Amino acid sequence: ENNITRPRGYKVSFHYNSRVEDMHFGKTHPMKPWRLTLTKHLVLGFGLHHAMDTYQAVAAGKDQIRAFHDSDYVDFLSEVAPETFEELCKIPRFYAHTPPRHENDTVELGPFNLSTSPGADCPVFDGMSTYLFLYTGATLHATQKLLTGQSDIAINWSGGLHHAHKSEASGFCYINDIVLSILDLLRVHARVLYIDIDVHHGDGVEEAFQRQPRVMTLSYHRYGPYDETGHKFFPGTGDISDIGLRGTVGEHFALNVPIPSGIDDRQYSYLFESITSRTIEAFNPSCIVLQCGADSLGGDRLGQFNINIKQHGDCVSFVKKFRLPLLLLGGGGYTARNVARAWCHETALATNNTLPDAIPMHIVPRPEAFSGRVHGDGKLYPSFQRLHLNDCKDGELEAMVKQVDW
Ligand code: VJV
Ligand code: CA
Ligand code: ZN
Repeated sequence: ENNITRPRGYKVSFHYNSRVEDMHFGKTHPMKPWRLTLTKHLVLGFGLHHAMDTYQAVAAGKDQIRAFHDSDYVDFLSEVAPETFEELCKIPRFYAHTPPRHENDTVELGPFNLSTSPGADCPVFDGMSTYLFLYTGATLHATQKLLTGQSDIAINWSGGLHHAHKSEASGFCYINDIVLSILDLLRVHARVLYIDIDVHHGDGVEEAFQRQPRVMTLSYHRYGPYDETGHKFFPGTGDISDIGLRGTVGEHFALNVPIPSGIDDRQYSYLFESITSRTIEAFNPSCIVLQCGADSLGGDRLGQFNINIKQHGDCVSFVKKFRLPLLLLGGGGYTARNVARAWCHETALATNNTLPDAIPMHIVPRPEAFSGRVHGDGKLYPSFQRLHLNDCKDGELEAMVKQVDW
């Protein structure tokens, strides 16, 4: 199996529960838990599980989630399903959390910004509670492994849901597993650095720690006018002037790097390496949480950057070089085949392995021309050719994976 070896001198753990794959946000909703199936198949197909301790995640408990989230919100999330939604909405303590209606809203919003309308960002879907509590459980278990020193790098590609607020779902995120993890890390670590390379601003995490000087949040994201209608790119926050809550001890402990569309590898690497290294030097954290949202890749269905898998992975390698306990989380990523390639590549980097360009034959049949949407200069850089799975047509990787049952 491609000479996959365990890393020398440090330990990596991988936290996952395949049951998250069964969930569907809705037919054409951009968030596809299926990308996690693809990722798992690549990780196993390359034999990377031999390089790590793999753990099957257990669902988080309600009390664990209450460490950050509002108690009523946690109750709602644990009870909600498409069949129970309407009844739950009528209960006063839940109804009280229904946001006011705006005249140009296309979807009807229920309590906590949840909705059963098909076009909603945060729909109520079958098996939703199971999904939420599992990805959170995986992040919390990964955090535990770092805290006990049993892992030096812990990975949960199903986590990283940075938009969720204390009592509100937002942008496909319901439970903020990142905030919960950092709260646990703060029991032991004096200072925790949070870095976010998802194309969207990590607003939920920033907001949770905006008064907290022991947590520094650093987000790189698309920012600015979105289209000719003047809509801002979601969530519309994360200006360079946004530095933590002014007048509190948290001021200067949030950093934002707003970026226009089409940024390429060279530009991104310059920004990322100079700002990240200076931040680590100045803040001197004792551990790092890195949200690796893969929607910053070129060709993403929602993203507007033009960076390659190689560069995305270089961010992980750069952070890893500081040799601090590291939690690697997923996040966004809407062109499933690219998400899987990136996170598999980054699993290899975490374990000090180099993958061959050719994908194990039982996973991907034949390379085809890249067919994604591209922002910026539209050039495909040679590094994008890394891993042939860069080049399969829509649905091809998926079709192959379906035939392989691990
Ligand atoms: O831009 C928005 C908010 C609106 C209101 C709600 N409508 C549905 C869309 C416009 C202003 N939301 C963003 C949310 C992005 C979340 C990113 C999450 C992460 O990657 O940072 C971390 C996991 C948005 N962009 C695109 C869509 N929503 C979108 C939502 C849909 C959809 C198509 C696009 C929801 C359902 C369906 N199609 C069927
Ligand atoms: Ca970001
Ligand atoms: Zn995103």
